[in-house]
Amino acid sequence: MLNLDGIWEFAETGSRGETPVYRSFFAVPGCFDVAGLAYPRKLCAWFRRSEFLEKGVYRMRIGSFGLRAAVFCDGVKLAESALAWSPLEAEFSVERGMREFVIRVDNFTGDHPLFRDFYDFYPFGGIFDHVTLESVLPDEICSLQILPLDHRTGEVEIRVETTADQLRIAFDHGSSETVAGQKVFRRRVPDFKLWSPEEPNLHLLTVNEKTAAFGIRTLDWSGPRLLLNGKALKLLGVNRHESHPEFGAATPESLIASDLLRIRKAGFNFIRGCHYPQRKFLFDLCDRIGLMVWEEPLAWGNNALEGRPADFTQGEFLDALAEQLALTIRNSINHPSLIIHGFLNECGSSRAWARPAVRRMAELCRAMDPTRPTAFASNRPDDDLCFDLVDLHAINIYPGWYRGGDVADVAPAIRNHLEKLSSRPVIISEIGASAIYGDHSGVRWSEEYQAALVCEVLRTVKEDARCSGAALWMFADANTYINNVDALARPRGFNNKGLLDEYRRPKLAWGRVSEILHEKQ
Ligand code: ADA
Repeated sequence: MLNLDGIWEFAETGSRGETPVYRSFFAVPGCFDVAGLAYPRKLCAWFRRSEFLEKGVYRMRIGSFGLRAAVFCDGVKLAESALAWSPLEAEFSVERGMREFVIRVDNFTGDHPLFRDFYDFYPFGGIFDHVTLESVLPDEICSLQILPLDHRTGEVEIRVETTADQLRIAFDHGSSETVAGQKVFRRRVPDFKLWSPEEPNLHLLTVNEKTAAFGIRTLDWSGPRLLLNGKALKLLGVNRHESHPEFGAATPESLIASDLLRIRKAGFNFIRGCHYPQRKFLFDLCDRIGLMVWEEPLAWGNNALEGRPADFTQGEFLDALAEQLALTIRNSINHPSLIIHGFLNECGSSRAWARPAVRRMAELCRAMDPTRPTAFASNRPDDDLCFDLVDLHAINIYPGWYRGGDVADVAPAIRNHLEKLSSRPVIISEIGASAIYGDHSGVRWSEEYQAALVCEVLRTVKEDARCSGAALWMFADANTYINNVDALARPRGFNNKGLLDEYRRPKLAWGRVSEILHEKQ
């Protein structure tokens, strides 16, 4: 496999139709509109590079991008995708010789099927993850999925996509077995060790030329508490955006690693990857350090009414969402750290028109992966009409922040929701307060107020047996929209509810929260 990260020639144009003139260079992966360069410009960027290839069939893969990307070889378009934050793959055949590759990426929102201007996070433009080129092998394993079914016996379901007739399979580089005529089958993993946040053991399965890591653990959401390997789980986590002022969404792996390790060290066991698919590197590390993950496709506050684009009554939005949800599940399914399939953050779920969309996404998840629960984060828990369609009751609530109130309102608000909703596992998918780094006034927007509020949340959630967990909003401050209307709510053009600021400098809350997380129950 060739890694095509590094120096590419670079050009920018105001629209996709213009001819690029390459006058500069760019480091891939990278965002073209980060601080100090072009933030917050909307533009079309062109990346060009030539490679010598032998005659053959190849696959180019862009791990993650925003917001729309197309790949060209010698002037011919090979593939295009608007499924931002998901991988884009292009397969093609070439003759021997120098081949010119161009990747076109833009962050225009006007005609994007999934991103809307009012989303509360900034749509960075660029190539966010590695670009690779590999040969497509005849009869290769196109997909290898391993789903743990039973934590007592170590039984897994194996699903293979290939045109090969015979499969040679082996667990953990042990003795191999030949399987003929079957593409979906079950096996018991020999000498297995369970995966859990405390002991994140992994196993390997090799099928022909492909090896994949997986973990053995089960989830059960049939009662009022979410269970992992048969035991009640308490998720204590943060929401995390892939965002940094210097790197945009093309965060270096060293930064992702230090974020995740820091989250784990503070005592959290869970992150919600908001509000788009997560990179493979993140999952690989979460698998290794026992950090559980909620993943969801790109969406934010979509609805059919309320003066915004009619996302739920036009086919385009829901079709693109379903396509990205399916791709996301396919890409992440082997990761034991992935424990919840989320979708449609804060859609208008108290309205009847939301039901068909929620049902469609929930059914898609279950058809592809019945081993994990489904959820959407509701900001309308009092009159939600869609909770019966999913497996968890996930709620975004902001007691003591939006609509007045104080820290004293936090515990009663949480208990009130638990009282009404705990027929199924309840997760508080967002809760928190803004704090401007360095404000020590002690009132709203100060580090003291935020610290007091999130500590109250964690104490309440830890103590209340009815609660399956909470993800604080949020890990670090992140760039969001900039406009005059919302300037009072989003000073500096940031969502300031981070426990760290955007450069990862801890606010008061970080240390306090860590103390609570490390207290013995
Ligand atoms: C919502 C939303 C988040 C963020 C948050 C906030 O719950 O899901 O993305 O916008 O509110 O900060 O108000």
